[in-house]
Amino acid sequence: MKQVYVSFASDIIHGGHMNIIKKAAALGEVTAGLMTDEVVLSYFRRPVLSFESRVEIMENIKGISHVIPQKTLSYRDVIRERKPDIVVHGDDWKTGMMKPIREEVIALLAEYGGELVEYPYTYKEEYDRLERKQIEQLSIPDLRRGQLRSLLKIKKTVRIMEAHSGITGLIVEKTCVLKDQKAYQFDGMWVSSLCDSTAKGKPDIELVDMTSRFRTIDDIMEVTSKPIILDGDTGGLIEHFVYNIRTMERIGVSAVIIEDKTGLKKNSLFGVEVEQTQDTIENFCAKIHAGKAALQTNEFMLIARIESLILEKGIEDALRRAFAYVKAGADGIMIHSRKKDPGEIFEFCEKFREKDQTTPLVVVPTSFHAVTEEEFEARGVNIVIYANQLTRSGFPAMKKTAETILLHHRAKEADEMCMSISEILQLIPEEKM
Ligand code: SPV
Ligand code: MG
Repeated sequence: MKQVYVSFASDIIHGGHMNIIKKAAALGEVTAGLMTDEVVLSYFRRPVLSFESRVEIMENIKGISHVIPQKTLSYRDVIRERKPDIVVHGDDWKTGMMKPIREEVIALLAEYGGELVEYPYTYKEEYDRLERKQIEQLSIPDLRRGQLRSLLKIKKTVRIMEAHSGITGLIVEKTCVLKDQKAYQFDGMWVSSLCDSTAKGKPDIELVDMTSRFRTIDDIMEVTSKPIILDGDTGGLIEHFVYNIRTMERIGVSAVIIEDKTGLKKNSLFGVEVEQTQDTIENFCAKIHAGKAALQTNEFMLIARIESLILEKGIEDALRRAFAYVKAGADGIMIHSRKKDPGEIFEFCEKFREKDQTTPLVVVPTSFHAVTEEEFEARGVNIVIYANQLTRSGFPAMKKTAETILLHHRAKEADEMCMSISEILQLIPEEKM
């Protein structure tokens, strides 16, 4: 009997999948490769069902003889190991992001005379609707909130990008690239105080109040499903913070990061060029303690941000604070620096990890931007936040477009800098009733 291999990602099995399974079973003995959570996350979305449940469903489908995990988006390892006579797939991967994966499959099969059999992809409105429902499910506050914690269990390092509106949220949600047969996406959004303020034309000094920040979060939440980390500035007065943290938790935010400054907060990237005051360890621990006590779930994370390096107080001060904040109940530590050289950040991470191997560590590499995620991962960093790049790239493009129209007294010359209407429709598809 011929050995047939079919790969699956989805946690919803519909008629389209059944069609493929039936056709594959007619060709020989079927092994289903089930993509692991990490692979599905890399190019698609978080599966609603656990890997174990997905395996169980697959094992009980008529026509499937074996189920194995597929640990990469590329079929290379599976094909090299199992040498299936036939790989079956829908023909929808002939174009789009999966095209290079398909080409690699063809080349690998050719090495020993294997064959790729493709069937017309069965597109149905109903399947589309089912998929939309899954995404809607993930965006419900009770499901969204715990997503950051579960991601931290699946991935060593989580990749977060700034969003300050519905459209930037969609860009973070949907952007996906393929490099060396691996797919990459952002895992969630950072609602930055700098970018939220900038979008409103205001300085980053806690002037944009929490009610307004919650409006921004709501705009993002309406159209996305990925977890959200809120830049909570200093958290404000403890008496106010205990109310605000409850709102964050209730609406489905996954984490808030509060920084240990007090008084009029200025953006950290100004460092000691402006007057900024660090809070005492005692006060900030009291804020962490009160915030944690106000929470209703174990899903929401309160992350403490240390400004010692920004304010040039040294690594020892930063470490002393980090251990105190963890003891006070912080679910994670963010260490910040505005130096281009990552030396002090690396030293902090290494020294912190000598004593604490579990508390998640967060970095924001705006200044030390040459460091790769892999280099952070090697030093025990769990969350990398790209805090302002969509804002800093978007507004110069708009300014240039405005200048071009003013110079030419018409829009023609600006057109090549503009997104096409069809691209907008792709990003924001209208729901079919
Ligand atoms: C923000 O994005 O608002 C931050 C990070 O707090 S930083 O601007 O680097 O202080
Ligand atoms: Mg900020």
